[in-house]
Amino acid sequence: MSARTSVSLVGLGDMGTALASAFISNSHPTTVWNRTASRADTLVARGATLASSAAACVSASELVIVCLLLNDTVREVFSGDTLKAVSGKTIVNLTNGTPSQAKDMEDLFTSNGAEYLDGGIMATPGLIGTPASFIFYSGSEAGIKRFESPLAVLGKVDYLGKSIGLAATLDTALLAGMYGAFAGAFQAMAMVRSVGLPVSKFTEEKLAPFIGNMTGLLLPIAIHVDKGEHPADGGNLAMQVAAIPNVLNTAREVGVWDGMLHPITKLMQRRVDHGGANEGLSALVDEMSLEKNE
Ligand code: FVH
Repeated sequence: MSARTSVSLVGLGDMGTALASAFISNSHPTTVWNRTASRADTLVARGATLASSAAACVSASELVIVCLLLNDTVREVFSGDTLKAVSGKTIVNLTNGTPSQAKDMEDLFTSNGAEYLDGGIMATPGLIGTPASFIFYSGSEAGIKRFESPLAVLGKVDYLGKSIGLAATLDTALLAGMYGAFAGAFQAMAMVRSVGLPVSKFTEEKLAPFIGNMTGLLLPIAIHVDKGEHPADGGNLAMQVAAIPNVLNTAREVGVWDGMLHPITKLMQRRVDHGGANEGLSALVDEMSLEKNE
């Protein structure tokens, strides 16, 4: 059996711990560092090596995974000797950030002699290493080729190409989808709880199946967006603008805040005001360009 790639992990929060744990479970020699060293105890008991400093952690392996709170934290940690240690390494930064931060990080690491991959983790810590986990990567092609196999123990490797901002763009777009969908679901839960119904039963039997059915509408809508055509498909915006105040008014009547749906209500009204009464929901994506909003 060929030797497993050694991996260094900088940052052992909930996610960094899950990443390190997946490497250990797959027999990769794993060196870890965290500001609060005690967070490494369980990993060390399972075979990880605790480095005495971030610089020592980086020096220990060619593949260095970084998972800290913010890219500002990455800058803070990767200074002085730690930054010097990145020369010749492949840095895979899985810290959440924006496309412009990804570019700044690429500049920081490559100007210090490292290959750089920016990543976006599309999983919770409990899903790392399961078939439900996937991670976007962008940046160094050589780096992904060399380390695709060890990275695959974390989740499916979804390499988007050399353009460094792509992983952050798709990561944050999916988070927008998740938070937006959750916002509507939380509005529904608050309304149902307010009239004394058990939220879990409602969610299991009505809300989750209904939302599941409605997600089937997303692909046809996306196709309309790509074509720049916005047919009503049986539910025009004029009808929806008339109906949605009933949702907001019901929320208030049953005693809950109606704010989760204010943005989409405003957007629908604006599209209708701009002549979109006979269009369908796909027109709202068009209406969101900053030109129309500023
Ligand atoms: N947890 C999740 O579900 C999501 C899934 C998608 C990806 N995100 C991103 O992953 C990054 C890390 O998230 P996390 O869940 O591990 O976050 P925490 O448990 O809060 O750990 C934060 C780590 O950052 C270290 N840290 C914070 N500030 C500093 C600092 N000034 N200097 C050095 N290290 C710092 C912290 O260290 P400590 O507090 O334990 O000493 C943790 O290692 C994040 O970008 C998510 O958006 C997670």
